[in-house]
Amino acid sequence: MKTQRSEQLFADAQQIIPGGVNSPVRAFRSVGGHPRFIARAKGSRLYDVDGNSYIDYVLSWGPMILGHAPASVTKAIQQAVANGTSYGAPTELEIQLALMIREALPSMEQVRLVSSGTEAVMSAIRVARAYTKRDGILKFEGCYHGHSDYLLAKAGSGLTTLGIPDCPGVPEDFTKHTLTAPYNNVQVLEQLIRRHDRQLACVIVEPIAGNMGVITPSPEFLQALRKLTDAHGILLIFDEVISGFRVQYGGAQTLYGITPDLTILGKIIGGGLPVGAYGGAKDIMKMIAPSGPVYQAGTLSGNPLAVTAGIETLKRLKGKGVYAQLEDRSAALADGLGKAARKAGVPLTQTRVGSMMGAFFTAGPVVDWGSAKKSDTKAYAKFFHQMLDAGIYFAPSQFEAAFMSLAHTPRDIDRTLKAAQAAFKNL
Ligand code: KE4
Repeated sequence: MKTQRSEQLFADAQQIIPGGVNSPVRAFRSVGGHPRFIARAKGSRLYDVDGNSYIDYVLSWGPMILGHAPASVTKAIQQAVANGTSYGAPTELEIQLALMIREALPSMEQVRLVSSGTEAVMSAIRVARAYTKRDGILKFEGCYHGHSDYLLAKAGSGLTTLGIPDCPGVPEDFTKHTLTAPYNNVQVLEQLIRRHDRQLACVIVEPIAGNMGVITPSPEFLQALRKLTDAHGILLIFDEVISGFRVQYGGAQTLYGITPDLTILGKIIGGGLPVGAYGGAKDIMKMIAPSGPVYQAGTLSGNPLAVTAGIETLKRLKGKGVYAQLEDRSAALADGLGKAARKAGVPLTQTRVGSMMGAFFTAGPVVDWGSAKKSDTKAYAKFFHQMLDAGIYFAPSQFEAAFMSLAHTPRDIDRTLKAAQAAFKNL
């Protein structure tokens, strides 16, 4: 594959942009090699600056569930942009998107739109702290909720130590209110909540983990989260930035029948433009300025273009058979990959909820960060590059998810599986 132009652009980019990218995972650091610079995308395909095309299972890390440049969304954005791009004043569109979100996720009685998942998480935690008048947060190892300082904390040793910063630039006392527990571990969850219940404002969790590879929750885990937080007056926050409208129209909370107090959304609800959202019960959300004292603001929040893209995307997702098609295509891909790995004698632990898929190069089982990091990341990197050279674009990190779109065809999946058979054999 010719990639000279990408290589040149990557060298140029690194002169002016830290690491040559505007988000770290795009730099291919964990798989080696250099990123492909993308010129355009359509349907299930990415096209790079050297003229190579790729069947794309990253889909911009989740948003492009309809595939790239879907006609209905593109047309709606083109019409919207002719009316101006931002007013800094309310529009009817924002009511429409908020109503669509509440219809899909009734637990979100009130919704505030922002411009990223990180911003939505920050705001939800602020209102949880104000509502409960407590400062503590409990998160889970391997879950990612954006890059706000106090969430970049890693587990202190033992149960009692509160969080310690996970990266420079985060002051010690920014993470001292952050507790970290292992995902899917009910026993440790119970211990931590019992020990710190008076301090905890909220527990934040990815109901289906998508940032340590994909890890599914045990039924007991989600039930315990709801029961324990209810019993101790702690707010339960579901971070559904990935799973919202992905695993089904109502997200993981509908799939698993667990109602959180606050929900975070992003990615899909912006249809590829910058949108995040947080929401929950009215008596919590009424605390947000200007209806209440908890300040949160944003120049481009509820931006008419981004909201238009979100509305059009959700309209398509409400269509008949959408999630059945995503399920069929995802199952075909996952089953084929599993078969190819077994045939080649490669230990592979696969995880999947609908069109959100993971695969760990380890015999498994994979239930938390401790077991996920046993995956052979070198094998993953080799697999990744063989697939990339065959025109198949998986995530350039073992600890991300693969996604299916409505634009992927059975032929795309056959091509992917043929390349995977060869790649597994070459491992
Ligand atoms: P953003 O600020 O990137 O819009 O959203 C942060 C966020 C919050 N919650 C969850 C569960 C998330 O997965 C994310 C962001 N996801 C990563 C990929 N796993 C975005 C890709 C990137 O950082 O470049």
